[in-house]
Amino acid sequence: MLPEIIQSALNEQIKVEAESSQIYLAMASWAEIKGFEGIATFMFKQSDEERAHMLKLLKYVNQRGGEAKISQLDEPKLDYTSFKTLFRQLYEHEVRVSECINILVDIALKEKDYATHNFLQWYVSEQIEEEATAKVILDKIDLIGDDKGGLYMFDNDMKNFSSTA
Ligand code: OFO
Repeated sequence: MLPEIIQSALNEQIKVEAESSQIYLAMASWAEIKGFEGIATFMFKQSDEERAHMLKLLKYVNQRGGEAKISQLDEPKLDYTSFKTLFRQLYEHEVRVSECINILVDIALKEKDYATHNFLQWYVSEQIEEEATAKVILDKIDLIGDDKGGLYMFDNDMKNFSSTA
C-alpha cells in the first residue's frame, strides 16, 4: 500500500506532468501557426513525452494499491512574444519540475518508501536531460541572434531534436 502522504504527493506530480504536456501543446500550436514547422514538431513531441511521464506516475500509483487522481488543469499562461521567450519559459518550467521531483524524492526518503524512491530516480535522470536540452537550445538561440538564415536552420534542426531517447 502507498502511504497517504506519498499518494497525494504523487497525485500532485501527475497534475504537474499533465500541465507540462498542456504547456508544450500550447507552444506547439503557436509555433505551427507562426510557420515554425521544426519548433512545432519538437514541441508536439515534448507534449507527448510529458503525457507519457504523467501516465507512468498514474500507473505506478494504481499498481501500488493507491488511487491516481485526474485533476482539472489550468490554461497555460505563456508569453508568446517570440520563439525565444517560449524556449526561455520551457527552460524555467523544467527547472520548476525538477524542484518538484526533488521534493518528492525527499518525501519518499522521509517516509522510508524505498520503492517510490527507486521509482523516482527515473524522473531525476529525465530532468537532468531535459534541463540540459533546454540549455543547449537557449545557447543555440543566442548564437543565432537576429540572423534570418540562422533562424531558418535552427527551425529545421528542431525537427529532429529530441531531449530523450
Ligand atoms: Fe519535463 O517534466 Fe516530465 O518529468
